[in-house]
Amino acid sequence: MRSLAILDSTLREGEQFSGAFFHLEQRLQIARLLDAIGVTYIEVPSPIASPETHEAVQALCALNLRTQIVAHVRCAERDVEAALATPVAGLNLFYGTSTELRSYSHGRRIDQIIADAVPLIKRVREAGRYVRFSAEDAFRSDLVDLLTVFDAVIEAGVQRIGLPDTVGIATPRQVERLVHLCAERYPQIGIEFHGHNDTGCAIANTVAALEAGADCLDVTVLGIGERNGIASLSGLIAQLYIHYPELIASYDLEKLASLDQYVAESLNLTIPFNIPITAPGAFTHRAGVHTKAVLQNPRAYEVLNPSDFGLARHIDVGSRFTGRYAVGHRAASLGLQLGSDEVVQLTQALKERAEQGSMSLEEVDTFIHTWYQQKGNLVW
Ligand code: HCA
Ligand code: CU
Repeated sequence: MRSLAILDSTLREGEQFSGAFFHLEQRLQIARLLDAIGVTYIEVPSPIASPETHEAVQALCALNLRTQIVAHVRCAERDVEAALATPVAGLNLFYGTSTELRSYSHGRRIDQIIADAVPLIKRVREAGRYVRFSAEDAFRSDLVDLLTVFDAVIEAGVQRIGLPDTVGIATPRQVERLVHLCAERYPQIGIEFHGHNDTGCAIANTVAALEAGADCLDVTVLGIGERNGIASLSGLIAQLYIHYPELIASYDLEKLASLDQYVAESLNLTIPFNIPITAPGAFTHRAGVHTKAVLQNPRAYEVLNPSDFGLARHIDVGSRFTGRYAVGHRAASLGLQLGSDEVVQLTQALKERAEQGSMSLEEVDTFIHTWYQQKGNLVW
């Protein structure tokens, strides 16, 4: 059976998110939760980045997780040696190959990139570690340049090549084409994809990469990262749960919500409203047409079963779009058996009240009780 590695880069790409800072215990706790969920790799920053990061990488390795810790490392000897001096399982090397990055970032030509990378790849392989080489800004790189670099690094011994959409420019079709081309050309090598979200296609592009033959997909918790981030773990899981459940059969999906919550709190944020699965309203149904159908069978408007993620469904009764089915259901769950005419009247009254603004469930319950009493019924 085909296998898929999910690489979570919350501790590396994620800390490049504006305002992000994880102290040591937070880094460790994020890693523990990722491990409990079952991701294959946790990517950490280059140990040379700072003494604290070096210490954190050591501490993360000392957790002895099932998840493999890989360091994200520039193609520079000092950086590689510093990473090899820690017990990380592997090194994720990267080098910008686009004209933009070659001109404005490191200033090296393609032949110089190869000359820098090849001996370092050999060094990592000799040290018995996993090594991946990523062509940063792959989707703005000249195809001949890109393949020239990949041919050389594969010859030198990399086990996986990375195709990052560094600036979030690619469309799903472009991702599919480039990944497919590389999968055909390098059948013996793994392919990793890393999709930024600048134009809103990060998850779509990541799934396109999978479908074209990538075997390792990068994500972060909540999708945090440079600028507006990369594909989110929850977003990718949502797609895989529906279309490729066998690829995440061993994952503990009930831990996802606590991980997203933990990272949001660490960043002093709330979970964004549009994150799949764990957003506060991800399983809340509102309009009367929807609530009626969902109360009969949740599958009508749900493709993800909240209980598989340890979460609950909510029916939002307190809006002007509410329907009598939901209102009658709520009244019944409060112990009030209403006739169908009464449900229609109550629904009408509730809709009128909700014209002043949406109501919380508590406000709805109070409204229903008050309405019931005012109709001359005994208090329950
Ligand atoms: C970076 C850029 C990177 C690298 C991804 C990779 C990108 O922050 O250094 O190594 O595959 O988006 O290109 O995150
Ligand atoms: Cu990135």
